[in-house]
This record gives sequence, structure tokens and C-alpha cells, in this order.
Amino acid sequence: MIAAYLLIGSNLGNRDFFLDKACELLSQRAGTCRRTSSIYETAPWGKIDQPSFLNQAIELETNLSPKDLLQVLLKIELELGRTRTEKYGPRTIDIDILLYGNEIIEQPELQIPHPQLANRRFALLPLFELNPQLVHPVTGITLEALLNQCPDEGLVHQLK
Ligand code: PH2
Ligand code: MG
Ligand code: MG
Repeated sequence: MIAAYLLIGSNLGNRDFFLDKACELLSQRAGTCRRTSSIYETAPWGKIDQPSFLNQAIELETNLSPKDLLQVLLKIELELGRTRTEKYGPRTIDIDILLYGNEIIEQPELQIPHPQLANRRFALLPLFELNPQLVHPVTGITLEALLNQCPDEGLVHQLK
């Protein structure tokens, strides 16, 4: 069993519904959702002229390999109406693997840790809420230090 940390996000349609549904489907197909962070309302990053996001981090205990986990995530995204048109564009649901134990994966279709983790306050903050002890497996930098040095100044507001 590996502890993987996922970030789910939605900025189209009924955002709360999509986060709930993603958690439910992850529990059925990917392992056990041990803990979920608060939900955060977050300013859009990368492409700012789009609605704000809801983001939430999930600690998932899983037996799936990283590649199998990715396949499950992509299928859930499709089922929840995700379409891919523009980079960083609006989406009903996005499910990203932030961390998979301490594994480092550098492949065209899958990079773990998530390559943008250190640049995204909307990912670091929910992750820190779940587990403040985490350390970035590539750089060895603590999550707390990553947060302190994060260049992203976008709004990240804890809702519930
Ligand atoms: N995801 C993106 C692009 N921008 N901005 C916020 N606030 N939250 C996201 O989850 C997000 C984003 C691409 O995956
Ligand atoms: Mg993403
Ligand atoms: Mg994604």
C-alpha cells in the first residue's frame, strides 16, 4: 500500500458535485480515500480569464501502480465530462497526482511529483493541511519551505 496525494479541481458547472463525485469514484476504483483536505476557492492560475476553482487534496491509500492509477483518473475525468481543448482552460474536473509515496517518475505521459507543485499555492496549501511533514522527493525541501518560497500570489481561500 502506497500513500498517494491527489489534487482535484473544478471550475465549470456544479463544482461541489464534481468534487464529491470524484471522491466517491476514487474510493470505488483506486483505493481508500484516507483523508480529504478542506475545500478551497482558488483564483485561476495560468489562464486568468476563467471562473475560479474549487480545489481539494486527497490522501489515497492505493495498490495501483502509478500508471494504473493515472488510467483510472483519466477515465473518471472523462466520465465526469472533462474535455481537453485549451491548456489550463476550464474543466468540470481535473484529478492530478501530486505525490506517490516518495517515487520520482519522469515520463512523457506521467511526471511525479507533479512538475508544477512548487509553483502552485492552490496545490501546496491543501497538501500542507493534510500532511505538514511532507518533503518534496526530488529537492528534499519541506512543504512548509515550499509554501514560504512559492511565487504564486493567487488567492487561496479555505471554505470548509
Ligand atoms: N488547474 C489548472 C490550471 N489552473 N488554477 C486553479 N486555481 N486550480 C487548478 O486546479 C488549476 C488552475 C490546470 O490543471
Ligand atoms: Mg491540473
Ligand atoms: Mg490534470
